[in-house]
Amino acid sequence: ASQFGITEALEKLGVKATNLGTSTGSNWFANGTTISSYSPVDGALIGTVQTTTAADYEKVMEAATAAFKTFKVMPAPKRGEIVRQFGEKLRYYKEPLGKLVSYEMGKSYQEGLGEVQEMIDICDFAVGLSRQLHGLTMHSERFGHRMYEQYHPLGVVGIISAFNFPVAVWSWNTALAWICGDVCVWKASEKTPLCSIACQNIIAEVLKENNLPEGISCIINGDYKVGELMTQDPRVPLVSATGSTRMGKIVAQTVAGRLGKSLLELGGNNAIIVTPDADIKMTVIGAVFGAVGTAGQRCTSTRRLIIHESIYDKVKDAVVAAYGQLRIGNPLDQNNHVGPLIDTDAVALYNKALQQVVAEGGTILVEGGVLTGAGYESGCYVKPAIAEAKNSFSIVQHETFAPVLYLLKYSGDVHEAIEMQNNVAQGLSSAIMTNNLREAEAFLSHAGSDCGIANVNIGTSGAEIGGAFGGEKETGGGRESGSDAWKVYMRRQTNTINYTTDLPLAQGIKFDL
Ligand code: UN1
Repeated sequence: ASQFGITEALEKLGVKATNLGTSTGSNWFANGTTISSYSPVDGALIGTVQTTTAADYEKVMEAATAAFKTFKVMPAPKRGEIVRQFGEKLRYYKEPLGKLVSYEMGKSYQEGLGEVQEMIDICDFAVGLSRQLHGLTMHSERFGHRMYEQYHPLGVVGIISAFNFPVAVWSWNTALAWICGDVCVWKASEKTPLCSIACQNIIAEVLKENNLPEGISCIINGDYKVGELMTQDPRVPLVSATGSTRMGKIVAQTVAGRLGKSLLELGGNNAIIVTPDADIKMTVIGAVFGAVGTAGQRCTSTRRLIIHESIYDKVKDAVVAAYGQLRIGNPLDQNNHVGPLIDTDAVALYNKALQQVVAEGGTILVEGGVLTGAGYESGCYVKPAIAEAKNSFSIVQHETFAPVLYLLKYSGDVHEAIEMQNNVAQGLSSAIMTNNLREAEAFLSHAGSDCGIANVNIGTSGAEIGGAFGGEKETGGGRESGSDAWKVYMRRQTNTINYTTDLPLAQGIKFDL
């Protein structure tokens, strides 16, 4: 790792070998046991982070609720200025933060930089939005009355994020929440705790420079029990959670039990439909990046290729040939395409999926396997695999967070392919490769893809932040990032004002005294 400048990156980001809750000048309370963060890149211990106890959590909530009092009355464009400065800092820290993401999580350095770029993009988006938190005005049914709606800050927003986007998911939530006047408490994945320390250090600088309370941005660390403190807490009106469907169901039920709001970004089972009118070259690039990018650990990763029988062999051969070109290895080395999985538990799930697809009657087209030997000592490097399968296989119905791609065949028209693509429990991302306008429009229509994201001649992953991001069914229904996703971070208030000397009642009701 030293040859890739990891030591310098950690130093720049203020991430230490031992990160104790009491050792920083920042407003971070952690007196629990420690989590050790090992890099999947080389298996080395990068550092430890002290966890949050229930008593620490109370201190965090005190800091957050106190900060909310200051922050909610600050004019929104002034809050936008804070987010603008945060975006500037991210530009400054882009390289070290991208490196830390790559080293702690295992995605390629290019994708690590891309993740920080998404943070910068959402900051820019949020700055503009800070002057556009519009409500509607309505015409009252009563004479001399006026109606309008306002969006007000909500309070403490809880953020639970996953290891696969260890920094960007936090920023999609915080950048919007902050311009909306909310304060944030973040529980990062215990698999990538150092990324949370780095991010906290960056925002702490901005808050300090602006004389703002650091409680505007809080982190809590630990396992799911720490997250539970937040999901059960009525002082947290919104919990935004990214992760598995299993986790999402628990979060949703707990938060709903106290009538809080949740924003869920859960699993995907994303497919690319390849029709007879597809551009094969584009299909190969989209499919291969979609399936092996981030080693198949994006919620938007391509898991299924639904290919028309007339071009099936051609597409299959081209994709298999492309897999032969993939270089697997240290993700900080820019010659490599594919880095490691997050840990050996993920490797076990990958192995299990490959066994299961065969057991269910599938055929392996590109052999998988765990890599060993020099450079692969962490035991987390696996070969991206391809299997021919059926949509009905239970393993195909399941999201395996690894580079396993299933090829499925269809023989009828595009509607048959759309039905296959929709026939899974998840509904995040989807794509069609076609130059046929009728097929493309059918896919995008109400009779088409049932996913939150539907693309034409683009793969399933790599959404831009300007659109609302999220999906239907077991994906959880939440929307983050662009469009009007900000509304979930605010409470809506309807105001009716009477500027006459009479008090007429709505609906024409007579009530004479
Ligand atoms: C995720 O995997 O949790 O669309 C998010 C994409 C990225 C976001 C992925 N912009 O692939």
